[in-house]
Amino acid sequence: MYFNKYPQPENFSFANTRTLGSAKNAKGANPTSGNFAVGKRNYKYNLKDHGNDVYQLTVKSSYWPKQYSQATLTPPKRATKHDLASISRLAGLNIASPTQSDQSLLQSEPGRFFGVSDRSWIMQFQYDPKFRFYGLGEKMFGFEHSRKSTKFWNTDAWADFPFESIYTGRPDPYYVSIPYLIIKNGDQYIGILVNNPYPVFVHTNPDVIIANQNDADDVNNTRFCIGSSDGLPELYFIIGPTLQQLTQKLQQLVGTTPLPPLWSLGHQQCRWGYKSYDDLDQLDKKFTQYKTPTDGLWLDIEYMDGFRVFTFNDKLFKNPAKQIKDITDRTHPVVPIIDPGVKVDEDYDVYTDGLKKKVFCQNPEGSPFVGFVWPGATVFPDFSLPRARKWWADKVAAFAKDNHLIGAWLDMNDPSTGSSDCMYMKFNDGKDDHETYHSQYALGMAQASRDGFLKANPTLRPFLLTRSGFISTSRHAAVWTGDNVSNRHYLKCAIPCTLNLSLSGIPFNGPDVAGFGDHTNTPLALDWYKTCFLFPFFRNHSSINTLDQEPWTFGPRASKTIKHFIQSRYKLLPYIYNLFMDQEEAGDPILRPLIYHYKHSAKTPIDELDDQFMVGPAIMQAPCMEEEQTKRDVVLPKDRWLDVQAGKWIAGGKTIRAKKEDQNTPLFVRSGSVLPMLTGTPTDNQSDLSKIELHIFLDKSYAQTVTYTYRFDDGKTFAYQDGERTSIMFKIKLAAGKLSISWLDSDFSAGELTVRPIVHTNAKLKSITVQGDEMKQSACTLNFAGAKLAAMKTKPITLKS
Ligand code: NBV
Repeated sequence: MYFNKYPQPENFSFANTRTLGSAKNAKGANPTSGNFAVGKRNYKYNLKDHGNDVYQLTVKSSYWPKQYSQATLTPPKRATKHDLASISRLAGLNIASPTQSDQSLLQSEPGRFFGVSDRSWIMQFQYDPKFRFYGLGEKMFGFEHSRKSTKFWNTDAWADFPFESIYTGRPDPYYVSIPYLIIKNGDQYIGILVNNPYPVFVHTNPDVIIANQNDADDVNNTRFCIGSSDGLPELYFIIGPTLQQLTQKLQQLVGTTPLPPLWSLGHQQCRWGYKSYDDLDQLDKKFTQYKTPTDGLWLDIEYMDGFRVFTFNDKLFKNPAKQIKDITDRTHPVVPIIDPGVKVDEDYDVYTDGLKKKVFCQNPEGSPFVGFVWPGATVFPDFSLPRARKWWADKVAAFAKDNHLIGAWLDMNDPSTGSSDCMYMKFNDGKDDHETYHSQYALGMAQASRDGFLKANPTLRPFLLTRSGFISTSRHAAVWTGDNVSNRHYLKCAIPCTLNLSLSGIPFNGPDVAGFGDHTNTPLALDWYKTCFLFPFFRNHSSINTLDQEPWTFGPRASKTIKHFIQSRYKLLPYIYNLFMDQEEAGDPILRPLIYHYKHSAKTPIDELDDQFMVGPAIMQAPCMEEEQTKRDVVLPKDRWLDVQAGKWIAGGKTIRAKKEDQNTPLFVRSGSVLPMLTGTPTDNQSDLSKIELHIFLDKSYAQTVTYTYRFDDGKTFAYQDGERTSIMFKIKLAAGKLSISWLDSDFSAGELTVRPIVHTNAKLKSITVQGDEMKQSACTLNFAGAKLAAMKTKPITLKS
């Protein structure tokens, strides 16, 4: 498999346009299915309008008798059909704009609608220089994707690329394969999702002439293309038209992230080297001693007995069930690593049972395929088989139940097979070639693992983290962006990578903070923490043999700042948790590029911006990521913003210069926002979501009524699905210095809410009234993200039914 050479359109034959559908059928409607030929082979296309501007194109032929994709897709069931996608003889596929139906948003290259080269297929589209491209899942090559050629094939980056190309390089393909391309045409967005598990390829500039380079100069940029080396062509064309609508539609199609347990949104502490009860005990004591909140404490591979999955080394854990319960009762869920490989060992019941039940992948000779991973000779469950997924789920369930586990970390599921060539690993009882399931191996593992946790604990929301993934992984697990290096290159890659994953259907993701490989250092660790403290997934993780990088290891001054940023995340946990509720219900991601909420313009150039991001709709961050950087340009979109460090309100619609000091980071809050926060300064992870501060941010010119719905539940079970959730809609209005707060639509099913309004405004506040009663106000300070913000508070109010 060449990672850096791609099928080129010149080597394909294209559909004979005369045999494509006619422009309109007898009833005047666009044809939705038809036939065409390429050479001697016949193809049948079908274009299905699922409603809600989601269109599915499938092309069938004897080449691709079966859909191998295991992605769970749930197209809309809406009746509203817009008939915006059509296939005509001359133009091929055309996607019309929903706002101007005579305008085309996307069109096939005439005569190059669909091409084949043996079993590979390709579709070519007309390119317009105003196009911008995004998405593509987990990619390390920046935010905007013009002039890129890329493939989708899950890799184990450190094993599959020379380390020199990892260190400051952009290895591609990476761990997760999500063949999803977003095209921005003017202010309208369209997405193409290729539901195909084979190596899909995308050229946003097909005319790259230099090999081994996925970012070359234009030669003749008139088209872009998408294809796959094999497998059924099944493509979803989704019309936004806004990026927010597009992302919501995609997320509904691939599956939103089920509401995670609250503990998984806190700070996580991991390290390759944590392996024993003593390590966990020490960590708990240190976090308590330093009054630093943290949630999960993670175990890497050495906790196992000789790397045998589902075992504990009895010297490191004398009584795993009791000891894990002890740490969990001390408020820290223990998250063990689980690798898919099973050690070849006749005395190991997981191996012998798996052999008996024939659940392992086979080699071409019909015996179990053997790879060489941590345990030595290793066999691999065949997650393409329902019986193997059930077998794995049962093992996970027993392991979780016996040991009081409520989450796990799924590694090496690319699948990584060490020095053994994975192409000899076959699926489906040896019937299907490796390519059919390679990039969806981790999806099967995540699904089976989640099933296992649910079996062990049907009422508890499990948390799973996976390294590799495929379309619809969001239904089962969060993703961390693999083995990075403790350097500024990976720090700068973190924002665009998390943003594009967030736009591609994997909103719950984040990098190893402070960096995994190589030693981190104090200024670098500070910048990692300041950049990522509000990322959806927030875990400190480092490789074996690197210097310690727990939050207290950076000397008193820097450690204090890191602790403060961890505390700031906990302070903001009610807001972050509510963003995850929005994700589950509507599909909005947590981290968003600025184009999610604002339009690109000459004064606010944001469509290629890869070092600023929004956290939900209210917060915008612009971290300094260069060494010793103390100032930077910040594009402030058209709105009014509170510059949190300066404590000043400023008008957007321009680029400003922001400063960073040791203890803070450029961070802005949009006028008209409400941020629910925990009370006081969190020093542990005992977050009480039923007692909050309601921070209201209003520039004096803000004239509209602000509405914000705050919700909370028990943070751990599925009871919210049966209505056990408190939900209150606040209405806030500032007029002539008078601020009024009221609420309606309240539901107190998860209990009462105590709320203290805290107002951040540059208006001269004459009064604050709550449900019509004037409240006494007093000055207070909010310590957040290194800033001390002056504000006005009232006394706390308890709301109940
Ligand atoms: O289990 C050890 C590591 C783990 O710490 C890391 O997070 C994974 O991405 N694992 C990879 C295997 C070794 C990689 C060199």
